[in-house]
Amino acid sequence: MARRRVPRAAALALLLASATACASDVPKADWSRGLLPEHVTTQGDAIQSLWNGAWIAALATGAVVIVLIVWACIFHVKRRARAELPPQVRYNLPIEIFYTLVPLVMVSVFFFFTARDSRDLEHLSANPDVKVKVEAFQWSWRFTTTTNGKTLPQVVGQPVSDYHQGPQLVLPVGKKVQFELESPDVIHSFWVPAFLFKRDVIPGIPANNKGRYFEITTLNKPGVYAGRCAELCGVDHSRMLFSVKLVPQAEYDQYVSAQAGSPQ
Ligand SMILES: [Cu+2]
Repeated sequence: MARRRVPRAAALALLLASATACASDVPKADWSRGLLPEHVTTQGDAIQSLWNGAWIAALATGAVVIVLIVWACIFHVKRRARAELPPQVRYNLPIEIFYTLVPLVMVSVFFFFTARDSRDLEHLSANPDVKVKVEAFQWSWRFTTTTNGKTLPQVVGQPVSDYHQGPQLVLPVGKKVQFELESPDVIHSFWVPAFLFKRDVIPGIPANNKGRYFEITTLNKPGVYAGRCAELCGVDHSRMLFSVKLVPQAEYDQYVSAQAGSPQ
C-alpha cells in the first residue's frame, strides 16, 4: 500500500509542476475573478460579470437542489417498521406549473444577459483607432496594422516554443482596436486569454461577413500578454504562439513612426 502511494504522490507532484509551467504564460487566474485571468479590455468587464452572474445563479440552483435531495433522503426513507410508502404526489397542478415555470424563468434570465452581452461584444464601430488584419497560417501569424491611415510593415512569425519569441502585436492603451481574421489554409483560433475572448479563424469567409471581425477597447494596463492558436491545426499547432504588447499612447506613436520609416 505504502509502496503504491509514493509513485502516485510523485505523479501528482509532476502534474502540478507541469500544470503551473503551462499556466505561467497566461495571466494568473484567481478566485476573486472566478478563476478567469485578469482582463485588459472593456469587453472583458462584461464577460467577467456574465461569468460571475452565471456561476452565482448555477451555485444557488445547485444548493437548493442538493438541500432538497438530502432532505428527501433523510426524512422520506422507507422505514422497516412502517413499510407503507410516503404520500405519492401525482397530477398535482400547482407543483407541475411550478416546475415548468421556474426553469423557464431561469433559462430566460440566462438568455437575456447572454444575448445582451453578445450583442455588445459583436459591436463594430465605424472608425476604430487601430485596425489589425490577422492572418493565421500553419503555423504562425501575420499581423498587418493600420492606424491613422498608415499601414505598418507586416509582423510575421514562425513556430516557437515561447510566446516571447513569437510575433508581437503592439497596441495602444485605451483605444478601439478592430481585428479582421483570415486563414489561407485550415481552421485556427485567435486567442489572447487576457481578452477573455477567442474567435475561430475559418478559411473562405467572405470579407463582408461579420464573423471575420471583432473589436476590443483596451484598458490602461500596459504589459505583454500571451496569445496562441486554440484550434488543433496540425503538427506545430502548439508552437503557434504570439504576444500582444499594450503600450501608452506616446510610446505607440514612437513605435508607429519608427515602423513607418522602415522598409515595407
Ligand atoms: Cu492554428
